[in-house]
Amino acid sequence: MPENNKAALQGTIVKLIGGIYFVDASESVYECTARGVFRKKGITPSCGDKALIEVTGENTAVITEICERKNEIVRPPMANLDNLVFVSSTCEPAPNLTLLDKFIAVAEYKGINPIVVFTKTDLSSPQEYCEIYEKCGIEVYCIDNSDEKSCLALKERLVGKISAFTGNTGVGKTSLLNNMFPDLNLKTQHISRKLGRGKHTTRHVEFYTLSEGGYIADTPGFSSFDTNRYDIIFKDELAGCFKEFSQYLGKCRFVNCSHTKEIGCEIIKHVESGDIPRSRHESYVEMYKAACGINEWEYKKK
Ligand SMILES: Nc1nc2c(ncn2[C@@H]2O[C@H](COP(=O)(O)OP(=O)(O)OP(=O)(O)O)[C@@H](O)[C@H]2O)c(=O)[nH]1
Ligand SMILES: [Mg+2]
Ligand SMILES: [Zn+2]
Repeated sequence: MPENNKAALQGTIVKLIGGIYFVDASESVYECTARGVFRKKGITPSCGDKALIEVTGENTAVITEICERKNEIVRPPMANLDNLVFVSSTCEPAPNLTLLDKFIAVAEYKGINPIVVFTKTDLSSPQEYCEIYEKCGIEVYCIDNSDEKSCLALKERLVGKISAFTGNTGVGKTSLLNNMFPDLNLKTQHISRKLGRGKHTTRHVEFYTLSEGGYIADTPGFSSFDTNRYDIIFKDELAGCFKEFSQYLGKCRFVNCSHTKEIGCEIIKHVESGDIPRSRHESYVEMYKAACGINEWEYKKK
């Protein structure tokens, strides 16, 4: 291609391996380098980024610009998400609601729609969990991956959107993606006992292009030790990240109510009456206490 006639295209970064960025643009995926410019500006191109590329060969290009992000998460690095899908299994492993609530709050904080999924409903009933999140107005789906029909409603929600799947290792994230989109044919954990506990099958983030439109990211499972995985939320902003609190905020007896223990707290009143699930409030209190222990300078780092 002549030097003065380089084609410029816009695309989406879908994969990142050893300094090579794979950019999906105009029905073709280009292997791109990013030159040194981003490091100087402090930008690290991530999966989901909209990028301008300059085509240099048949399937090669150089990233010249990263467009402004709608949102971003740090670990694993992803940008411009419409949905964060939190997958838990009803058993093997049992759900960790505290961790789930932390992640949901962070999604709300960043303006990413949270979707909650409970898998392995063939092994144990998801009802008690399902009720908690439905009551809070959070989208929730209960899925048995051995039944291909049970994932159809969720599949419909994801078409045309950028969604990332996250959750503990072994909960069935990859199985669910294969169930919804069989063409992906992703590798899942074997039922074999030989697999070590906590061994991760999915090793890096990759966005898959859906033939129906949109992208889906499978991510490696996390362990419950990864606490500050996404971000820290300022304590005064925390209540606003719990959807089901919103209609009661501003009605407490004290203006600066922390909603953790105060007399005359509207949130606590509605926990007592059963309008707000107790487990959600417990997660809030735990996060609030953790946020109080964070130094000012740690926020400034953000
Ligand atoms: N009974 C039952 N087993 C399931 C279901 N979904 C997944 N599994 C099994 O659970 C195991 C783990 O599934 P994966 O899809 O590999 O889990 P993952 O979340 O992708 O795990 P990582 O990639 O390590 O994070 C596999 O043996 C699956 O066959 C389900 O709905 N019911
Ligand atoms: Mg997986
Ligand atoms: Zn209060």
